[in-house]
Amino acid sequence: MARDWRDLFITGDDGPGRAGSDADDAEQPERRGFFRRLRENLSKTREALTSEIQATLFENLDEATWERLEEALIMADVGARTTASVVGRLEQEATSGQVEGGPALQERLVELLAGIARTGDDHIDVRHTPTVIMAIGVNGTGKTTTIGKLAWHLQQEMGKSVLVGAADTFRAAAVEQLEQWAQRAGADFVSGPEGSDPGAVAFDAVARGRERGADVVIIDTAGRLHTQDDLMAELTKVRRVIQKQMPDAPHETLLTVDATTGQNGLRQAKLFSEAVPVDGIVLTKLDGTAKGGIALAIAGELGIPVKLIGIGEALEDLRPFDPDDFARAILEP
Ligand SMILES: Nc1nc2c(ncn2[C@@H]2O[C@H](COP(=O)(O)OP(=O)(O)OP(=O)(O)O)[C@@H](O)[C@H]2O)c(=O)[nH]1
Ligand SMILES: [Mg+2]
Repeated sequence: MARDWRDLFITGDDGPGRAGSDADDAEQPERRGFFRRLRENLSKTREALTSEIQATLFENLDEATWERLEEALIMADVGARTTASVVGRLEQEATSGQVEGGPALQERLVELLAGIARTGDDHIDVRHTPTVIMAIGVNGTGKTTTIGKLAWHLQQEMGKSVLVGAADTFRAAAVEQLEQWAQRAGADFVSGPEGSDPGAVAFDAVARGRERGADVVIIDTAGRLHTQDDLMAELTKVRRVIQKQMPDAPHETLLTVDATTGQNGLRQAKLFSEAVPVDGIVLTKLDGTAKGGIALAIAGELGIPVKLIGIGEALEDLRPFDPDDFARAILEP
């Protein structure tokens, strides 16, 4: 799984194999700092979970132990199905004597939860010229913010030039907001006249990206129209128009989901993914919720990998999702 930006993006320069070679670099100061910040920003979920789940919970194993564990995970939005399967497995391994002692059981719990979160290929291939990324999701979930952060990381960490296209033409303020993010991230910016056709803006953005030799073009889209059907029809149309410009694009469609909306967010995500092919989830606002366990269950529920997580409003608070780090960050006291 992607542990950092260089693992997340397939650039053709070094491939996705880095994860294996550097897998045990936990001692490196940079990585330690990275993990510390992750833990800090996930403190709400961690505090909720670790008040219930500690190594001492596993000292006397009985019915109540497993019930309490189940309750804590469900409270953190891990989801009933995922919780039942993980706790069932842990109980079985404990009963058979395969795993013994509080610390070992706790570690095994982290492992099982991280395993559930691994679904599909979580890389983003940016070898196309340009690579076209489409950001979709319900209004207010964090699309525009995520695009800004992503553009910034692509330039800073990967040296990629980015152009963003304001195809959310439904709200005037949306265009301005994206332009500000583009400036902050040092990205090129394309918009159309107010109220213009979103497909036309997306078409122009991709065309401009090709002309100017941009490495990545990111298209922002509306999160709300008059009806849900209108929105899905528009997203389908924007895709089709992009394909007229570049037949294999968009190369990556990222669906933004607000973690604070819990199971409702999950339902919305299902609707979107039924209308448009989705390659990855961006789970935002994990810093603002005690229900961050959803990050571990959502991939399994949707069959779509979580590729990025938002853990705050600063530029650096978007990062590749690593299930092991994440599970450790919310379960280790
Ligand atoms: N705390 C926190 N806030 C976030 C995060 N991601 C986004 N936000 C905030 O969520 C709010 C909505 O974000 P936008 O990026 O405007 O959402 P959007 O999906 O583009 O919304 P529409 O344009 O209305 O469709 C903003 O105030 C962001 O600062 C995050 O990871 N953590
Ligand atoms: Mg927006």
